[in-house]
Amino acid sequence: MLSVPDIVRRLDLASGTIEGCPTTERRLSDLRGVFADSDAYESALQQQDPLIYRVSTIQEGTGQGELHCGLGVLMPGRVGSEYFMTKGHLHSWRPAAEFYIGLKGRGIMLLETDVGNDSVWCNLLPESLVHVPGNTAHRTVNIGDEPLVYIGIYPSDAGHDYSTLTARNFRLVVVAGSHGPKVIRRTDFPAHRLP
Ligand code: S6P
Ligand code: ZN
Repeated sequence: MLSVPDIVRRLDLASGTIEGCPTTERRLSDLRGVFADSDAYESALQQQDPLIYRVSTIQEGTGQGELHCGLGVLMPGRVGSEYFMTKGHLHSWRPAAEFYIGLKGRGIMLLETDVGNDSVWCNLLPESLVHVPGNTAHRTVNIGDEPLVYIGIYPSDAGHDYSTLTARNFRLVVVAGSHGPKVIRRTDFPAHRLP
């Protein structure tokens, strides 16, 4: 049966929630191992355990051809010189692609092949759409002063694999430089200094 209340959902862009949908929150304590600067991470966590991001999901549909989606709100802030970011993941079903749609704020997406041998970054901005191909790890970074709000739409059978990236992390790191955000290789991070 087609039912309009099931078809149309209200998005609350301020809180990052979709009406009537489950929400997952990630705090700083959930992101151990994500930031390159582990000293800055531990000392930030001793001060407080702030909310870093919230994702509200529509994931009721199952079966071939169905879609799921997540409304993400990533807070502004830094751990040392690194901007707040999501954990990042691969899709468990590796061929599953995803579209990200920027709604508010200024972000960067880090994309990396599933075997970690190629990495790129791109902007995630309002009125822009990013195609994350299959077999590609993805992470979102807030480089602005306000919450970064975006939607991701992906196949219902994509699934989420966090453990592969927990083990190796992304090769690229986004840091605050003296002339604004810059993307560096993780292997270059120890040489980086706060502006
Ligand atoms: C899901 C999609 C997003 C992320 C969200 C949080 O496939 O890519 O909704 O779940 O950006 O990131 P993460 O890495 O914690 O799932
Ligand atoms: Zn995804």
